[in-house]
Amino acid sequence: MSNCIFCKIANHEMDSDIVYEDEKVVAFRDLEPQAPVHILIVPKKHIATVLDLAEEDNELVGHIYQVASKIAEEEGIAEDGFRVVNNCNEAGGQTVFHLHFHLLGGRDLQWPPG
Ligand code: DGP
Repeated sequence: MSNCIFCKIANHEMDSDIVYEDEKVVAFRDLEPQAPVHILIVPKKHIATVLDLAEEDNELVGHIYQVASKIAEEEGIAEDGFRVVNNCNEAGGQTVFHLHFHLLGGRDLQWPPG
């Protein structure tokens, strides 16, 4: 989608601090970090929300979790623990309508989240 900021980041049309990339996903540091490690894992394919996932995307979602674990190891937060979060629609806190998973860690995370 031409006016989607995460499509622009995925296409390298907009700057971001990319920590991982392959043919299916890109992962980059969040502009407004909520934890010492806050990375967004984003499919290159434009999918607006988790509600828009199709059965054909099952492998993609599994891959995203594999990537999240790999990055957590690399960032040194795997052993202490971390969180992978998806916000869906307005009440869920979603502000960018291109599917993304927040990888958060590096501090004690509270539960329940706000
Ligand atoms: P959400 O509220 O779940 O839709 O999360 C969107 C996140 O995206 C939010 O934590 C801030 C981050 N964000 C928004 N615009 C940009 C951007 O241009 N670059 C980067 N790196 N992060 C962004």
